[in-house]
Amino acid sequence: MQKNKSGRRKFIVQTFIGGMAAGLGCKYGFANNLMAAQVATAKPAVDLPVVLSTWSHGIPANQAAMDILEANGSVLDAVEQGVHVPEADPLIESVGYGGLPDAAGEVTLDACIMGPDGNAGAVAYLKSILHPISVARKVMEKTPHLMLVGDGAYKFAIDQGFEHTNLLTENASKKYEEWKASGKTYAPQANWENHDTIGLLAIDKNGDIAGACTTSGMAFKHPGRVGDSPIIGAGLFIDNEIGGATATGEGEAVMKTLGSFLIVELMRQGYSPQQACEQAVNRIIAKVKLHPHFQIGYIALNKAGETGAYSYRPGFQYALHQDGSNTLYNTNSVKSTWDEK
Ligand code: SD4
Repeated sequence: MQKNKSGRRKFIVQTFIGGMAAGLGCKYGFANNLMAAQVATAKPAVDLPVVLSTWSHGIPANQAAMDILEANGSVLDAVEQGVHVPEADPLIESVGYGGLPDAAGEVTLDACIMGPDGNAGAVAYLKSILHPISVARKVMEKTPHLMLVGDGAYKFAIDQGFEHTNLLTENASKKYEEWKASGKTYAPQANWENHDTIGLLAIDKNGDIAGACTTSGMAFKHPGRVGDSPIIGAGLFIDNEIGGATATGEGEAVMKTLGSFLIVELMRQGYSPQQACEQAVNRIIAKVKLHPHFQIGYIALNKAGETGAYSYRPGFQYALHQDGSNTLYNTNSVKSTWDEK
């Protein structure tokens, strides 16, 4: 991919006594001794923009977001358009069209979006609309509310010009029938087939940050169940002064610890994105009763464009678009094997 460095800034993180970290913008090259002295104690500088998202479906989502940022589009457009890719992909069984249904056989979607101005919008338990993230954005921009759910969200979407769409694909319907025939009751099972919720964070070349999170939730969940993904502070949180974070995995544990808000607050205290993600997973271990298949994954981005990711079990992957490369990484995790108790 072609990189245009001309208008781009490098951000340097300085560490202050007391644990505060702050981003400092400067042009390429260092003009004076003061800059040179700062470089000697700084962490490596990061080129902006940066896009970071969950799972392997993050790769095409990152690309769509980066294309917008490279064309000087808004960071909010970038995160929205980025997650449109998995939302529309019928092969992804955990987001939007093609998502596996709830225990009643209905595909119900949760999504939220948050921008650099601190504004946010969300939808939950939304049926029959292809791009819940765009409905969430309309809630943010066209109503005085933050979240609409269920029938109200659907009616709002139709009023805003969104089309009614059947989201249940043949594949999802078949898997649902198999699940029903198996006689199994619902059991949380995140981290399967490497495509769960997409959470996407982006920072543009000016250092402005936005995020989007969208999902069909846990497969075969109880009808009416809403997870963390549309909950600001749980599935996603952005503070443009500090950074952003988003979650994937078992939403109940994320909600009980307000994981994304926690990560941003830890970064405010001077933790790196990596340390903050680790602390948020540790908070769950300390505070939430875990079941044998529990999985959680967080990703985070700070004002300097530095990133972090961490999960409870191995298997969680994240996609990072930075410095002209869009790469899938395995996260470090608390457990070293999936079966480790
Ligand atoms: C939820 N956090 O609905 C979502 C599901 C998910 O990996 O991310 N699965 O709880």
